[in-house]
Amino acid sequence: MRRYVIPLMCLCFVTWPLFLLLSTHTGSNDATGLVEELTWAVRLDPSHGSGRREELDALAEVLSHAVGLENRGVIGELKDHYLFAHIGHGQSKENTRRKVHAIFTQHDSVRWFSEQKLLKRSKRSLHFNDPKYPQQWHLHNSRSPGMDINVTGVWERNVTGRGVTVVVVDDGVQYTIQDIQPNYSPEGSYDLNSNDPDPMPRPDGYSDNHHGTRCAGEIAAVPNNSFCAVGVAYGSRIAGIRVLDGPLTDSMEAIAFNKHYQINDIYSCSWGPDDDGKTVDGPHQLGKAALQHGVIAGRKGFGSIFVVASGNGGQYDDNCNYDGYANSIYTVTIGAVNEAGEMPFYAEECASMLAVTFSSGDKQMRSIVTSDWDLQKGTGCTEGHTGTSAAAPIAAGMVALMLQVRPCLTWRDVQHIIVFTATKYEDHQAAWKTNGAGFNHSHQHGFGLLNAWRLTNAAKVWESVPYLASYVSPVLKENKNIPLVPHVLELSWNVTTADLLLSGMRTLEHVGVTVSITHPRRGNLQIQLFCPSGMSSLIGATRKLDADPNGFTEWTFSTVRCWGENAEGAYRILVTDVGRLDPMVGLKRLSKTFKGSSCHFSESKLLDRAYLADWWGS
Ligand SMILES: *[C@@H]1O[C@H](CO)[C@@H](O)[C@H](O)[C@H]1NC(C)=O
Ligand SMILES: *[C@@H]1O[C@H](CO)[C@@H](O)[C@H](O)[C@H]1NC(C)=O
Ligand SMILES: *[C@@H]1O[C@H](CO)[C@@H](O)[C@H](O)[C@H]1NC(C)=O
Ligand SMILES: *[C@@H]1O[C@H](CO)[C@@H](O)[C@H](O)[C@H]1NC(C)=O
Ligand SMILES: *[C@@H]1O[C@H](CO)[C@@H](O)[C@H](O)[C@H]1NC(C)=O
Ligand SMILES: [Ca+2]
Ligand SMILES: [Ca+2]
Ligand SMILES: [Ca+2]
Ligand SMILES: [Ca+2]
Repeated sequence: MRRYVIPLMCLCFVTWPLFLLLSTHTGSNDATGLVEELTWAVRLDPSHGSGRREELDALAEVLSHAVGLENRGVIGELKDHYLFAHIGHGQSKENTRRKVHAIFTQHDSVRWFSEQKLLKRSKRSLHFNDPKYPQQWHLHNSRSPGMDINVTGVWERNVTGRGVTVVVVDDGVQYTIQDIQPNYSPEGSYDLNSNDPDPMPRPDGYSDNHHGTRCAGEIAAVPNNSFCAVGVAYGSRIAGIRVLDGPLTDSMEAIAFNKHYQINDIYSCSWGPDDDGKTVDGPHQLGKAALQHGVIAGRKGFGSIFVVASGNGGQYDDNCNYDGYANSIYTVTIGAVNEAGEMPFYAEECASMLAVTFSSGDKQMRSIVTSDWDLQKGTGCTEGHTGTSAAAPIAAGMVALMLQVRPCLTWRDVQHIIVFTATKYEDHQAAWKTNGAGFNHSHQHGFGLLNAWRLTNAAKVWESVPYLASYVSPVLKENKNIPLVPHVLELSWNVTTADLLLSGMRTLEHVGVTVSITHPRRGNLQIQLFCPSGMSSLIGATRKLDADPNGFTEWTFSTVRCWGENAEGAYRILVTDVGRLDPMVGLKRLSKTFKGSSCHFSESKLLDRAYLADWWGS
């Protein structure tokens, strides 16, 4: 067909009608021929005559002619089996059938014959009638292949999040809209702003309370209901906890994180402290306690999964290690990339970033299509969900798919599987580094792009990691000034076999560093941590806008970059004063916490490949 298309613009108009004419003509012929053709499979006696191939071929010729059929030869690799086709000249189909039956049943050398029936086989691909499904590029991207979460094959295997409940902790969920209602879980829901069980958002144009509903749709929008969109885990149940529409206290946050925690499996949190590039804040006493309690007691002891967005302060130089929700070891910290896989202007980076998934970018990049409230002028559907707020719920949906496959994964198994399966890819913004356990991490993209296919495959065969081991190294209390030249304070210490004996820890997961530092301009401080392997983490990034004169008070930074490495060896911390302001400033207190497990990764490294294999096979 291509030869009719002449590669010159002006000629195309001349040749186009001819091309159309030819293609429709041959096209219709092919189609009818295919449907109407009548064929028989015939098995001949392999010992016919002398049993040689040529004699069998000759017999096939004779037999096919005798009944007016065309011999199409041996069927595939099945020797002795021939395909005869009705060529449609002269006799009717009924006549042919009768003749075939009469002659073939009599013939000594015909072992078996059968008229071929059309087999009904449908391709295992899903067709949804939701009008916005074609625009949900994060689910199936034809424009940039590979830049989607690769979920359709998971759905085709009937894994849709069934049996799993995800709760959106936000400004409410409008559960009455068509795409939410059938999957809504009132049992998992609550309203902390009004203290009632109903998390319906307040219809307030000014406060724009559509955020939670949009996140909920990304996770569990009902498919194939001729309405709007399809959720990542559309078989899951979706609950809402309304907490962001009004004054928020530490105790409210604590209640939210554990609300209905035997019903809600996954908490999706697309919010955090101000992303203004100068805030250092996170959960306070009670919120922290609730996160820890959630992973211990939630989900029947397997641990609530807290998925949090890394933050939208990229344009203000913000870093998610100044966000205590993101750098908590109990949270799955998710950043965003645009539809081209690039880091958008708003995305924050940090050493505690676990992985990234898709969201909006600059103007020319598409945003996320999802549910929307229709309380005011909305339609229950939007093409404009943006920011890391839109990325975290997609990740929460993927975790729901994992938990359907393996309900008993612990909160740490989920993090491990993400580390194992997230895929590194090139983006000019990302600086990748391979750590001592062979994992690639970048502060921009964590361990890489989440991939629903890989996550669920790995979940299927994952062996649970042993109990969480932790070791806290001795606190350094004396004051240490940052020297005038070269403005870098270096601290190093060893973690020895004896140190780790009690906890049994061998392999690192999270490393936390809690510091108190005085400094007249906090944003000028840079803190780097080096693990024994040499892997570096920028745990404290400089921030242009952070002019806070008080430094840090017991702030915990964390990194996942040493994941899987041996905990033993020499560590180093460099505190640099990039502003070179004040020789009197310095470190007042520093403690280090190592969380890890008692297993040695290098021993089970071979499993790596096994985890990524295709386990759906049969
Ligand atoms: C969606 O609904 C249509 C009918 O509107 C049906 O043909 C199709 O099979 C359905 N798709 C799925 C995946 O259930
Ligand atoms: C995406 O999923 C399909 C199965 O639907 C799988 O065959 C393929 O390898 C996956 N691709 C990637 C890049 O993971
Ligand atoms: C999908 O799973 C549901 C619930 O387990 C079951 O009822 C249904 O038959 C399954 N469908 C297929 C095609 O396996
Ligand atoms: C990490 O990156 C290196 C260098 O690109 C690559 O060879 C290696 O396969 C990557 N490892 C993993 C686990 O993806
Ligand atoms: C750590 O151990 C090495 C030898 O294993 C030693 O040279 C070094 O001085 C130790 N460092 C500290 C801070 O104790
Ligand atoms: Ca209410
Ligand atoms: Ca829908
Ligand atoms: Ca932030
Ligand atoms: Ca985290």
